[in-house]
Amino acid sequence: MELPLIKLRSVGDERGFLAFLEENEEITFQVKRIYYLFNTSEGVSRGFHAHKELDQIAICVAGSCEMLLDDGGSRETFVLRSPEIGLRIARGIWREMHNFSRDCVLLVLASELYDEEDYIRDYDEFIGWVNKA
Ligand code: T46
Repeated sequence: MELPLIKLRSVGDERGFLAFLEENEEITFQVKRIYYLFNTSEGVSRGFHAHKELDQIAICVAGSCEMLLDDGGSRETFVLRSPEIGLRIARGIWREMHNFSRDCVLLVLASELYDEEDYIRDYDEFIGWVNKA
């Protein structure tokens, strides 16, 4: 799996910090949708699916959580706890989110509008889909 972490650019001064992402730099797709996960209950895990056509960048802008990425051959867990780090979640990757802190806000930039048809929510189906591709 290609290393999906992106060090984001940020500027800081006595007032605090400001981080940013720009088209054709950190963002390699047209952003059609932005969503964020917040107020996640303790002990809850989310995700457990892959997308066929969706590319995303996730940024933990507050708190922390873990993102497990699985390309069907190997899996790796990334701990997100910095607003200066982005995580690319490419199409065709199974993702699970675990260990959300109560104050976690996970911001996601997405290349497509919401489409339930794009989800593969069954792991065996995902492995079959990877093997066929
Ligand atoms: C992903 C991970 C990182 C909408 O109506 N619009 C939206 O844009 C989204 C993202 C979701 N929804 C609805 C669909 C479900 O009824 O919100 C509900 C929760 O969605 P889901 O169970 O898919 O949420 P997660 O946290 O498991 O996964 C989400 C994204 O859906 C997914 O694309 O990659 O975050």
